[in-house]
Amino acid sequence: MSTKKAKPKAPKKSSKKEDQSEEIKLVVFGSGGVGKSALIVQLIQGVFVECYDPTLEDSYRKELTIDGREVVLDILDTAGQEEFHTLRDQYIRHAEGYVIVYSINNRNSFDEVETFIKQILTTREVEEEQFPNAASEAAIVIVANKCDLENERLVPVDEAKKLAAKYGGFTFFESSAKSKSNVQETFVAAAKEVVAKVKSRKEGKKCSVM
Ligand SMILES: Nc1nc2c(ncn2[C@@H]2O[C@H](COP(=O)(O)OP(=O)(O)OP(=O)(O)O)[C@@H](O)[C@H]2O)c(=O)[nH]1
Ligand SMILES: [Mg+2]
Repeated sequence: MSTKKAKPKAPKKSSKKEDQSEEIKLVVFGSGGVGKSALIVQLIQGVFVECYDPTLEDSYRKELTIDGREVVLDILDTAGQEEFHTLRDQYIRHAEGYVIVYSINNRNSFDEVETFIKQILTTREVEEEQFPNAASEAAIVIVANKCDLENERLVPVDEAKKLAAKYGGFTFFESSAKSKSNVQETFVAAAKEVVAKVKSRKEGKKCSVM
C-alpha cells in the first residue's frame, strides 16, 4: 500500500475567461491501473504517462468550448485502489458527471463498472425501478481504455455495449491514452451530458420559481 499523503492543493489562479465560464464538475472512477490519470494527463497536457504512480486524489481544470458555450471542466481524478474507496460517496455528490473507466485487458476492472454505476445512481437517489432509464437521469460515460492493446483484449466490445444499454444507453467509448484515441471525445461527451441532463434541469428549476 502506498504511504503517500494526499498533496495539499494550491489555490488555482483562474484566468479572466475562466471566471466568466460555466464550470462542469466531472469525476473519473475506475479500478486501479486502468488509465484514469493517463487519460486526464493526455487530455490536459497532450503527453502519455508511461510510469504507474497510483493516485490518491488530484484535480485538473480545462477550458473548452462546447456547442458555442465556454465551459471549464473541473476534473477530479480518484484512487482506483481498494483501500481509498471511503470517499466515493462524497465524490459522487460533488460531481455532476461521471467517467467510468476500465481497461480492455482487465476483466475485473470491467466487472467493477457496474458497481460504480449502481453506487452513483443510489447516491444520487435514482430509484431502482428507474435504473433501466438511468441514462436520461445521470451523466455517465463508460470508457474502455487501453484499446491499443488489442492483442491482450479480455473484454469484448459487445459486453460493454450491452451493459450501457441495460441502463438506457450510457455513452460508451473505446479509448487509448497511449494512442490518443477518443480521449478528447470522452471528456467532451461527458461535459455535453452534464449540460443536457444536469444544467438544463437546474435552469428549468430556476425558471419555474420566477
Ligand atoms: N498501453 C496502454 N497503457 C496505458 C494506457 N493508459 C494507461 N496506461 C498505462 O497503465 C498504467 C496505469 O495508468 P494510470 O493512468 O496511472 O492508471 P490509474 O487508473 O490512474 O490508476 P490509479 O491511480 O491507481 O487508480 C501506466 O503504466 C500507464 O502508462 C493506454 O491507453 N494504453
Ligand atoms: Mg491514477
